[in-house]
Amino acid sequence: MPPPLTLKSLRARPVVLPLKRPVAARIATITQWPLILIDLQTEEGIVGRSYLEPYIVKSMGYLLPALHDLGELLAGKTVAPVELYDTARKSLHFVGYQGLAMIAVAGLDMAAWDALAKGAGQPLCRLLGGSVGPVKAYNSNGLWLKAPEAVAAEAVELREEGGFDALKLRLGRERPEDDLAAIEAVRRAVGPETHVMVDFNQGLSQAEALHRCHMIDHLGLDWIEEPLVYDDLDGYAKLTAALKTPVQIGENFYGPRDLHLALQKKACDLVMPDFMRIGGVTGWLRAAAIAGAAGVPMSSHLYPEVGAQVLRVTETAHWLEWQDWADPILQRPFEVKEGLLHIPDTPGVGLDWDEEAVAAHLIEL
Ligand code: SMN
Ligand code: MG
Repeated sequence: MPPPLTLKSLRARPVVLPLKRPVAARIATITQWPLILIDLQTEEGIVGRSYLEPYIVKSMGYLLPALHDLGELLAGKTVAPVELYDTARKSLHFVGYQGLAMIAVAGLDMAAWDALAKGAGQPLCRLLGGSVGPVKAYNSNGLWLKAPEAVAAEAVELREEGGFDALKLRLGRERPEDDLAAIEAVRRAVGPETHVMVDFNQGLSQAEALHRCHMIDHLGLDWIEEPLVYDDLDGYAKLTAALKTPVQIGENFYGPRDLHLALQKKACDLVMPDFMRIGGVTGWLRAAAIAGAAGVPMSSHLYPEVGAQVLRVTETAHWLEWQDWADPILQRPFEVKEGLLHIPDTPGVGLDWDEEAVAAHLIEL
């Protein structure tokens, strides 16, 4: 039996990558993708790795000190991720344990699980009681708010990138008719067999959402995601009751209790937690138990590598969101074939940095 690992230190580095297809959503445009690369060093020499994708380059300037503080706080402790998660959350409790505090804890947590799985010599999914295997994914690499013809051409490209049969299209153009035209153009381009999800990125008021969601409710979409601002759960409950198409939310749940609250309020039909907000692997596992008990399908948001590992042990596993935005700094990007993400049969989560690429994209904050 390998002895327990001891946390020695935590290194967090800010990197900025160019986006091949810039994010043009209703509420924001993003051309550069920030990543915080975390290396959790152990006394035994095993390094646990994770990354955070906090959307806004400047936000890395607030998160890095929090991560380094957590590293100092936890140095000398056993790498028992559930205990580290609880200790780290408690240490920030008085400033509020959601928001940036939760994001920092999630980064630490994912690196701790990676170290634990490496120490056990197992891929994370196997350590958690599952097996290595394929995970059903949709391609979320593009389809932002562009003209219908441009979106349709990109849909064909994205489908062919990995043999996908599912794509996510962003909505929230100024004129509702233009969203409708974009959906119809994509349908014509990829055919009726392709799953199409749509995402409003929180861009609508309740009144707009009623109108615009009803307008697309008959189109056989797999889901309508985040039409409203994320914390308007009463608004979501009204919409969910009114629509035939499943309502999807969850990338803005800060911790498992937010998922619990959303389900209690019947605010959605589907959930899709994001790893930096739900609380890393520990937060995901706790959230998955709640979604499982409620019988609500659960998809992942961003972080496809760790997402694939935990979806293998998620009771109501639904779709993995595939995004290749971290690929340029990874030594071995995960493989996608026929719309399935393949988990490498290597210890841990399967993240190793391509240090040359990292050096080329490191920034000063
Ligand atoms: C999203 C992802 C990444 C950046 C902005 C928005 C989106 C999604 O909400 O669900 O993919
Ligand atoms: Mg979304």
